[in-house]
Amino acid sequence: MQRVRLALPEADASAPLDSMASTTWTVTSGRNKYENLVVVAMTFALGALIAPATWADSHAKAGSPLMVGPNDLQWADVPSLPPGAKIAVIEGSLNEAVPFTFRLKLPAGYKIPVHTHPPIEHVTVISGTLYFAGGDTFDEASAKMLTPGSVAIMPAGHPMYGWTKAETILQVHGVGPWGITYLNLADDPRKK
Ligand SMILES: [Cu+2]
Repeated sequence: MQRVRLALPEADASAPLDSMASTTWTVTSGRNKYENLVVVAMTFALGALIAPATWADSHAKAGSPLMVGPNDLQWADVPSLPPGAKIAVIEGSLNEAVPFTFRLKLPAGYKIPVHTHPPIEHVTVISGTLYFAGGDTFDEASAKMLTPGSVAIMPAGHPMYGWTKAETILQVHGVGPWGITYLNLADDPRKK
């Protein structure tokens, strides 16, 4: 018995991720694993056809496959970042000690002041350009220009800052709990 779990998030982007409706698709047994792979692929393709909006499960149970397309992302505000940024959580609960993956969409002309995170930070640039640097003083001259496909890895607790010129999408992954601490408390939008 091959079970394929698909989730069909509700159209309302403001709905909590946990409220997404899940559907379990059951495929009859008797195939070898290659045939099963074909069935899985066809099932996902069918799912995409009948639910063109999205078929990802943003809160996959540990150990079950998760596949997310760019149109599946549900963007929300980020209270811990300066206004204008949007976050789409792909995997994990950011405040728990579990693996997480999320994307950040930063508008043009955006600036992230000097800050640190409790865990190691892996940043992959998906689109746009991130100007990014490690250090405890915001200094545009020392930033690296990270184009799509670029990766930055910042050790736990290492200060960093960055900015954009055009809209830029990043993917961040690691193991939680996630958090952000601004070196200058006045930079923290949660304190304003
Ligand atoms: Cu950071």
